[in-house]
Amino acid sequence: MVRAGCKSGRANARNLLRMARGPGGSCLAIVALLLTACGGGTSNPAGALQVRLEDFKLHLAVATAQSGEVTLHLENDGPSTHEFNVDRTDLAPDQLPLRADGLSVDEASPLLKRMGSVEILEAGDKKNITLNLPPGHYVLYCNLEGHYLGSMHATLDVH
Ligand SMILES: [Cu+2]
Repeated sequence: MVRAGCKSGRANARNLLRMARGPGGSCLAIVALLLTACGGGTSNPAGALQVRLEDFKLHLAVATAQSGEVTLHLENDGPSTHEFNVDRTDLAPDQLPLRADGLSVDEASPLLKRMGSVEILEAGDKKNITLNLPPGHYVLYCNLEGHYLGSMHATLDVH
């Protein structure tokens, strides 16, 4: 799915380039835009991480990143809808404080510092989120009821 999408994106890029190549015309802006939109691909550009969500796992291709701008390419393999949170914390990924209901993480806890989130990822959705992350320990998780307890969490260490 990813590759098919990228291929058609590249084909479109070529068509756009042909159109953009007028006398002395610059097409660099269009190329940059399309490369950004495509994402994915076989190699990860610096500062980019692949994250795959599914019931009920959160797979992080690489668990470390360089500090600064980090782009997370999210993909929800379903079958359920998920969400995605990035919290800075010293806690282990399975030790986050829970709300009184015992079913979800207490996102308001002072032990967690929210760095970014994507509220809704429908099955099949792909979204990118770019965060400015200082060095530290981060936990990525889905906090829909029961999903965190079902192991939808992962660690990201930023150096
Ligand atoms: Cu979830």
